[in-house]
Amino acid sequence: MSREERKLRKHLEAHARRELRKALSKARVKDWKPPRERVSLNEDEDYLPPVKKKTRTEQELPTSAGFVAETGPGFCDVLSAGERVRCRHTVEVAVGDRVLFSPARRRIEDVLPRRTVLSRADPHNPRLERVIAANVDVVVNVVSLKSPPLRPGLIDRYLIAIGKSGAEPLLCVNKIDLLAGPEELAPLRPYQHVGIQVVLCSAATSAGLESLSAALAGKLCVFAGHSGVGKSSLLNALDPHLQITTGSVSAANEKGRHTTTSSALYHLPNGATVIDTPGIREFGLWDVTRDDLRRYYHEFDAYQCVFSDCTHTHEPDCAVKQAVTSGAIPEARYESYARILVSLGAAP
Ligand SMILES: Nc1nc2c(ncn2[C@@H]2O[C@H](COP(=O)(O)OP(=O)(O)OP(=O)(O)O)[C@@H](O)[C@H]2O)c(=O)[nH]1
Ligand SMILES: [Mg+2]
Ligand SMILES: [Zn+2]
Repeated sequence: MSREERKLRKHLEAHARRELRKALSKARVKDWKPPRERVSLNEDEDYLPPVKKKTRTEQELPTSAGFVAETGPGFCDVLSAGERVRCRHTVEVAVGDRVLFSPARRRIEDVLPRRTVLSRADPHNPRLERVIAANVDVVVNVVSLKSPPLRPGLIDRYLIAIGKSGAEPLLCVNKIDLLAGPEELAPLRPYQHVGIQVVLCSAATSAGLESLSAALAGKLCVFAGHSGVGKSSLLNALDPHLQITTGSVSAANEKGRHTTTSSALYHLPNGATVIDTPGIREFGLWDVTRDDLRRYYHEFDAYQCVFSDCTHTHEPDCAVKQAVTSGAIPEARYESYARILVSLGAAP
């Protein structure tokens, strides 16, 4: 070792000792933890703290931009430059997300800001957000009137989540081939009344598929709804090349069998891109407060109550309740509002 090197080494050691002494005198004894790197306090010891080399995982690896096309338990498929790359993700991603990912590590590094986001509460832990789809233009709530029967409460929850998402709602009523007559469509009137586009169709007979196709053309859409209503069947009917697996509805309880288990994206010949999602049975609202709720019931907008923060439940002279009594607001919608309000917790 040259004289210069020895001098430099002594200088560095002295500096390290000074810093350590400073830290020791500042730190309260109970807070003090030994430094991770060994630093000699002995003037004679010929020792320098090792220069920590960056490990392979700490080194900057190039990232690419991509688009999430499928998500399943612990994985997601990213489309980038015509390739499909299966990645791990430590951050929550949803189909439709634009992401930065590391092709070398096959890992999602970052999720880019979302234009729209359709979320629900995790069914097992309501404090966790589950993103159903990101950046979609249209959320298609697929329902059936029979097999499985219509659940208006579930539609109302979807409409609230769609209202929050920033996307457009579309109510797609599948399996109309099972209906005995037009009177069975009566429960859908409240939705037409508030201006929601309702498309009647049948994947089995192809009735109404042109209208559905026209409503989706050129847009990024997601099919969401109860299990067994025919989301995947509709996609197959719109493009027979897709051949997505479908499953029968249980004869015992008229519920779907959760045939689709991961969300995946499909390109249709009309330029639409549609995300098929696993069917659900319950829909927990995410980040909707009691005060927010009335904003998602547009049939209430035309009525001015005495109190500007009227909950339309117990307040006197409530214009909304009067409109329900007169039949101007459909009773079913008001009842669903009242039920969801209760589910959001007690009034403060
Ligand atoms: N009668 C009739 N049956 C249909 C129609 N569309 C779908 N089905 C049947 O409904 C059942 C469920 O269809 P799927 O497409 O698997 O339903 P899904 O909504 O994708 O269900 P999940 O993947 O569990 O969410 C299948 O037996 C289909 O053949 C329809 O228009 N009419
Ligand atoms: Mg399905
Ligand atoms: Zn009121």
